[in-house]
Amino acid sequence: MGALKEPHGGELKNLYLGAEAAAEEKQLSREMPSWDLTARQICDIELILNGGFSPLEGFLGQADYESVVGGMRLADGLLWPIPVTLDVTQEFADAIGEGDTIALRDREGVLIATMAVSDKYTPDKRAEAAGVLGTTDDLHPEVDRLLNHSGPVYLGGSLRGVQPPIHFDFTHNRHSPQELRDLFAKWSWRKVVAFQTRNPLHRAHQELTFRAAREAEANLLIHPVVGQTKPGDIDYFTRVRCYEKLLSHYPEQTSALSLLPLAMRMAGPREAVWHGIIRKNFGCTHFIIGRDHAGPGKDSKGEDFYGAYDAQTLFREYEKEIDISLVPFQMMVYVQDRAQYAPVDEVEPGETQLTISGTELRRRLKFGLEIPDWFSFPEVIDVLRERHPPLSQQGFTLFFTGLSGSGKSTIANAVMTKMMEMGGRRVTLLDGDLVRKNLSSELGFSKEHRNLNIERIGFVASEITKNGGIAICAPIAPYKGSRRKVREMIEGLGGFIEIHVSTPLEVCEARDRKGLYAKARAGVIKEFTGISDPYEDPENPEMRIDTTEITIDQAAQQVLLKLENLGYLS
Ligand code: PPS
Repeated sequence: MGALKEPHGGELKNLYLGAEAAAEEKQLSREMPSWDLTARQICDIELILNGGFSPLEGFLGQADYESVVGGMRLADGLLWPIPVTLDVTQEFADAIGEGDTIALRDREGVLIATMAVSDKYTPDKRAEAAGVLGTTDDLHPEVDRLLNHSGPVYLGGSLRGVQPPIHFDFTHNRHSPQELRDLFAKWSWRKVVAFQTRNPLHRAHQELTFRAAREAEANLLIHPVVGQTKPGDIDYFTRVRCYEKLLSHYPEQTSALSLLPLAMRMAGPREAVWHGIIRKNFGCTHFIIGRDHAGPGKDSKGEDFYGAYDAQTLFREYEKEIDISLVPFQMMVYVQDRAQYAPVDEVEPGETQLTISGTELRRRLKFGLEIPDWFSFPEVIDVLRERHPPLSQQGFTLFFTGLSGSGKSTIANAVMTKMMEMGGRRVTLLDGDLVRKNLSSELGFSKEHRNLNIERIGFVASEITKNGGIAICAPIAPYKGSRRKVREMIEGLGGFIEIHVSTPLEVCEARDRKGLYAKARAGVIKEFTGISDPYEDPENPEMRIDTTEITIDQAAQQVLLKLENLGYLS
């Protein structure tokens, strides 16, 4: 007995060539234009090639794309809610014609597949965001990616797989759809309920999955996403270590863990339908959808992007067509009076229900506070504590931003010196001028170059922060978008404290220490921030300092007090 469920569209795709044909394709690829796949595209291509995205045989062409965006279906009518597209730069697209074959490589240049380009098209990304995500608010991480970071042209066409993307981690827990199907068959699992997650799991999840498996009379597959999830999520290495600990509390013969290299879109209801289709391709018969499935959080008005149970409602509409059974769940809460977990709608009036939200958990980890046994297993908490030591032992980035002459470099220097005096921490200064000299010497001051400069600073600061150090950055960083990107790069790895040195332009210009403002006014220096190029004020910095009326020493003291107050200095 093989498949438990027919794959979506009837046939499980496997787009890998045999060894001989793959070797030949590798030879041929030397003559082909080559595209380096982004991290997101690597995730997508892995699931196209191994059949996780059956019936797709490549990245979507224009007709499929438009049909998916507008009506959740491929051009032939088959249900498919999320566009899977290959976005490229204008420059690359200009050099490619429909009918060409291109080589798709990973970041190390390893050939993953070739693609016969059947379509080259310029998408209307706002329409895509509105159609697929129901919003164009770029606080939604996928809207942000789509509108601000993805390439302007999409290439579509069928793929010939040469080799799967390489993974060195958790290889024993990674399976293709066929491998998982074969395992289910080997274990005689006839019904399998899948649980999707991008978070660490605690007792509430264990109880929920137990109940789901009991209700469906099915075996249980914990199927967490280890591709791309919401920016700021706990890294998957930590999560998988937590899952492994948790799994030891599950009956051995009835449950399994497999890692899914999916790039999530945080598309809420549409994403839930997609997740169901993918799980069916992996051989599952049932799929759990709880509260706020694949939800991206709050929009710029402070409201949830999607209703808490919208995903269940949409899934219900397509459940028959997807042909995987929905196992809906309300939020699980701990009922103190019964010393038991229960769905929130089953709590009796007068009973005391307890929960610890994700935010509260992070707070307790941050300050080394108690996390009760009813909430999680001690060994799971140990893994999280190892990853999230109390703030005073964590790395962090101090990100000063402000106009030239605002005082940011001088304060940054003073703060660094004071920290060196205190001792015990490793501090690196990434001052604007210093970076321009050592990291970005070829860059100018166009928007594109400034963004690149800030991204480089962000990258270095994120590495320092990840490894427990302190990075003090002091670039102008005039644009909101790139500051946000840096925050996202760092926040999941340690602290990020943005300090707007808000000394007004008149004061900076009057100081004109380097004589640059005079030159900018005279038009000798072009694109000068504050004069002929914009500075977008930070909306929610952790701190603002105006150096008009205070000394540098006083400003540095304020920064240290803030750090102490936030818990970063012990
Ligand atoms: S950015 O926008 O963040 O990439 O700028 P940054 O790398 O911090 O700038 C470093 C210094 O470059 C000098 N400089 C200019 N600044 C702004 N606009 C233009 N066109 C420009 N040309 C040169 C300026 O002295 C910056 O240093 P600070 O320390 O801010 O005065």
